[in-house]
Amino acid sequence: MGERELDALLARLFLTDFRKGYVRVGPNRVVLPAYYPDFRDAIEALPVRASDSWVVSHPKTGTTWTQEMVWCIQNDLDFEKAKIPLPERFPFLEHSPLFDYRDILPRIPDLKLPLYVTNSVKYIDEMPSPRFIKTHIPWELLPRQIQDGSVMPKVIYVARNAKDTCVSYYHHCKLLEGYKGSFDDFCKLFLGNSVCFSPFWSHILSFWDRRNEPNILFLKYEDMKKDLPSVIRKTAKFLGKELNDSQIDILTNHLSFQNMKNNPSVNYEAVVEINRTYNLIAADGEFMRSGTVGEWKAKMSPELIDKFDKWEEENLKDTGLTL
Ligand code: PPS
Repeated sequence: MGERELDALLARLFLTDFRKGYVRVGPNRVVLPAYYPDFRDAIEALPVRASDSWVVSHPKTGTTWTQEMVWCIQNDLDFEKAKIPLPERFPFLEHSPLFDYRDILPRIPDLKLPLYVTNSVKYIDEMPSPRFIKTHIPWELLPRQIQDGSVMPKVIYVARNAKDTCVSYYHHCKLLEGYKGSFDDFCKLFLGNSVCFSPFWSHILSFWDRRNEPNILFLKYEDMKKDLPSVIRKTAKFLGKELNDSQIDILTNHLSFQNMKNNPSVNYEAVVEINRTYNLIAADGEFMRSGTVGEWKAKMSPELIDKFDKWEEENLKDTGLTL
């Protein structure tokens, strides 16, 4: 399928008042919402602070999990303060272009949205230090001061294998982004570098290639599943924090899938509820969905698995990265 057909599929299958279509931006033709260009200059010019902690990722790779881990480590396991909703204490840079409420708000005057939703870039710019910032924006569209190295905040990147990311993203798009198509069509879009924040591989590789820079930590979802205490230890060391064994146990427990699923400050149940209450998106499901590795085996046909594996092989050849 060519880019024009993929664009048509994307426009046809994502039906929501939040999105007015998509654009492709920059040298990698990154797929972003049509409202993104209104924010692009402000994002690229955003003053970065050396005291910032950034969690950067492709969607559905363990961002929320990593955010909660980073925030708790940096805030000396202050679980009382961690009850503040994650989007408020760890805002999402491109929240506003991704969820465009301009047509919705006049229709629903009761819906009162915070600044981190209506103008996430301004909210972040005005946040007191130390700031915690989530973004799915790929390397080449990040604020210039990160790219040119003139300011070096802590940047934690998290990656996940393509097949589980795709399964997770499909469910996410149905639940939160108005996706109306089939799983097969979603996979076509994913493999065709045509879902929001695609292309997948250049997103990951641009951080993998920088993994040895002193302010960048590259993590994998699969490692967090396999041995979370080790990942916590590594992250704490990177952040210059010391945690004793008992604190590592406490944090491992706080970050377990079950505990995060039951934790309203990180499980996005309030967002799903708002979408249902105001009939913005009427899909069933939960953000904290499966939290496993290898779910793709039960969801993908052998032919599809083969396509994904070839795609991965072509893109990871000679990179030293395995997922
Ligand atoms: S988003 O919307 O892009 O920020 O989503 P993101 O947070 O990157 O990814 C969501 C997936 O991460 C899973 N998740 C976890 N897995 C294991 N343990 C913990 N604690 C955890 N927290 C979140 C979440 O369930 C989504 O994966 P799927 O496969 O859909 O369940």
